Amino acid sequence: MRKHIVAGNWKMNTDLAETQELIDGLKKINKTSDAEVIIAPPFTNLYTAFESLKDTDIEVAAQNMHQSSSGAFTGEISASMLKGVGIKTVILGHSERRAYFGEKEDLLAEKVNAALENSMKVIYCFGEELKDRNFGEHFEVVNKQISQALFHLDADAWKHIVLAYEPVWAIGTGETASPDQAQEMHAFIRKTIAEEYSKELADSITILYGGSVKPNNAEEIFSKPDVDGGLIGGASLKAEDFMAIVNAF
Ligand code: G2H
Repeated sequence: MRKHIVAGNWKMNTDLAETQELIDGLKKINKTSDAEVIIAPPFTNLYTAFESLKDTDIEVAAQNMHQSSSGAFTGEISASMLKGVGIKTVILGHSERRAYFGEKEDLLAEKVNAALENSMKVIYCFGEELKDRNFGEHFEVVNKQISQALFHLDADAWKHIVLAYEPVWAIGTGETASPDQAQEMHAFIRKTIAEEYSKELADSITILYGGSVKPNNAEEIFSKPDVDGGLIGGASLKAEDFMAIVNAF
């Protein structure tokens, strides 16, 4: 059976005090599902989050990292720096990184390599824009986003990869892909991986859906056979909402 994961991407929200408050809130709510829980606060709060959660089964992830191990890259953070504060998972390729910071597949492939070289787990995000879907090019776009950033990996490396399909038109807009649209794309992703590697590998990959997942729609989205969890933005900033989504499994 595939691992279920619900990950909260806090984006550029929460200062240190708010991080502590949100974590205290999460710790008070019982987890009743089998989903693995991950939160991704901003860089400045990772150490505090890690320390506060180290005796729990909530994992802490970074939202991004640089592809180099060190050097003259002002303002950047490397994999080894993250590991130094206990962080073993990183989100890469989020659509906001792609849109506002120009991240493309060739760079993302380098970041993925750097994370894997440091024994980190990667949550690799991708998803089409509205214009791609309107032109009927969404499968092609997603295929390119996955193949160009990940298909250089050997089969073994995929043990450390989690995929997150996030259609850009559904992010922070209140618009969600319908559960059937999510299922259709997740099944396509699995087929694409099966063709490149094997059905066995494709069937083992956890594929998250992201984009306006809320407590009132999580259960239906998670009920789809190829949807193994969610990457949650806005709704991860309230402990009750986030845990309601976690417990929707
Ligand atoms: C997509 C998602 C989390 P939201 O960016 O990555 O955000 O749930 O706010 O649409």
